[in-house]
Amino acid sequence: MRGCLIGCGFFAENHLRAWRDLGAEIVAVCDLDPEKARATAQRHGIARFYTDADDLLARERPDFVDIVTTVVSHRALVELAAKHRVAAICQKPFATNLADADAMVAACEKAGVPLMVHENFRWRTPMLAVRKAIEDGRIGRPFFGRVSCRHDYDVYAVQPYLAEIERFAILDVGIHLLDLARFYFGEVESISCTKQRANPRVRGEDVATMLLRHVGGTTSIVDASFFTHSHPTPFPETTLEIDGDEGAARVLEGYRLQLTERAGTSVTSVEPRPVPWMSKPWHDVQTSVVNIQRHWLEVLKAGNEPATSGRDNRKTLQLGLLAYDAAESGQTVRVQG
Ligand code: NAD
Ligand code: 89Y
Repeated sequence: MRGCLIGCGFFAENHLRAWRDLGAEIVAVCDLDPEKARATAQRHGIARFYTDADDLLARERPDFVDIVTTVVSHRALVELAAKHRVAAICQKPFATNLADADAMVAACEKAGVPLMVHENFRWRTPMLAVRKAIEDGRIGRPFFGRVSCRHDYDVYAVQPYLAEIERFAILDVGIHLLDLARFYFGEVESISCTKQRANPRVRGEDVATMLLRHVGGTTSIVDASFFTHSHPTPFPETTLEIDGDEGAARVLEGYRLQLTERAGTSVTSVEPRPVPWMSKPWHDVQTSVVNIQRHWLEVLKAGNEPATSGRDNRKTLQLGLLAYDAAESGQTVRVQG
């Protein structure tokens, strides 16, 4: 597989290292900033770099393009990929409105090319272990869940744009957590939400608490905070509480999976073993990048739809956008199918 990557910023380093581990060749990279593009190509031994994505796709004609830019450029770049009939991966959040999401899905479908949103949290080692436990019937049918990510890690040091955006916690990390709620409990009927700005140094909400009613009756709480103080802070750990009618699953801080079954309770480590390029505290997220990119190569070869295709992720985005409506109106909002 020959790929190209657009957006040579902070997170692209993880994508590039994962592609190398997976044996996919990145033949060229592109960034609006020529120095970033050049330095990234040099650091990763990539032959060519570009500053214009149209030029990149026209000349390189790759099997896929990996778009690792922030949300403002997603629609233009995904539509460009469709124009060149190149399969595309797009980082999260997919879009800031449904019209853009629909346009990207339609453009790729019309061009006949796969589109996957790089929604990697469901590919994290603890999250996969819990999904397997549910599928193996170890806790019965889930009727309640909580998906949570709370810390005060200085994310702004490497992602300074997070302090500037008006819609922050829900569309940045909340979107991952909402995807996990769908992953475990299925589609959502209604959502309510409160949002807060706890840290006066950021522009948008940095705390969000959502209550979801899922089709079939499961209730879940999805909560995120960037201003929850503890030492050491558990970033970027995502904790889970799932109550089933025959048992319970917990992902506790410290990458511990606690499973309660009829026979009793066990606690096992679900911390991934980092390979040399990975570094704590990012190792679980970095492992999930390898996992989702492996999935992409597999579905591309087999001609199957990615788990978090554009069409699928539109549903997650819709929940994030409805969470704002719910928080701003103070009402529970129904999800239209
Ligand atoms: P960044 O700002 O560090 O890098 C983005 C790069 O894209 C910049 O270098 C910019 O010049 C370039 N760019 C923007 N528009 C372009 C265009 N039209 N053509 C070429 N280059 C263009 O951002 P980042 O921190 O690397 O984040 C990128 C995305 O990854 C964000 O959407 C963020 O939410 C996401 N992210 C995901 C995870 C995760 O776990 N899934 C973690 C961190 C960040
Ligand atoms: O941007 C975010 C993401 O997707 O995962 C964690 C993060 O880097 C900060 O919230």
